[in-house]
Amino acid sequence: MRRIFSALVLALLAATAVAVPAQAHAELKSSTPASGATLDAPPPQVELTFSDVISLPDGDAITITGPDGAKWPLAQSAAVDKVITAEFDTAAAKAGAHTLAWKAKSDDGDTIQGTFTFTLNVAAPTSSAAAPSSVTMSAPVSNAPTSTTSQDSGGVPLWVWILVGLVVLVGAILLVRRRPRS
Ligand SMILES: [Cu+2]
Repeated sequence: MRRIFSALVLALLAATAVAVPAQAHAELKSSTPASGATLDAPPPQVELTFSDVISLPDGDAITITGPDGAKWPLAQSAAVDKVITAEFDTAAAKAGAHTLAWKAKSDDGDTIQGTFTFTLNVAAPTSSAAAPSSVTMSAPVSNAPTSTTSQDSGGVPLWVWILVGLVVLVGAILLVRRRPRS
């Protein structure tokens, strides 16, 4: 009987050991502009904050596509610690829904990526002051949640904690059973 318990404990420990290291890579925690935000002015800088240290990926770290399908010119992408920033030319801003696609290299070597949308209420001011009372048509806001393509979810799943609890319980049972014989 004790042998069965021991085997069970070993099996549970092995399952736990496999599950825990899977939480290693970084996730997007917050951003400027925020996912789903509606802005009255184009932000001069994009900032993405991750849960862990990241670095710039191969290719573009940040791509912003405007309502007309055109890409905003971005410059000076930089990755410092957990934050990626990029400057962009606010003169190119157009009113409407924008999609921001991001990509980063996680500290564990995985490339993580995702997209979110934000809406700009105003176009960049043009040099001619021709339209002082322009009506801003705000495009429908799509509040698509930040999607992250990665092999695993970030946190420790509930079943790991259940397993840990079971291991402790079985261990306690084994101890109690052993005691009267000694
Ligand atoms: Cu990873």
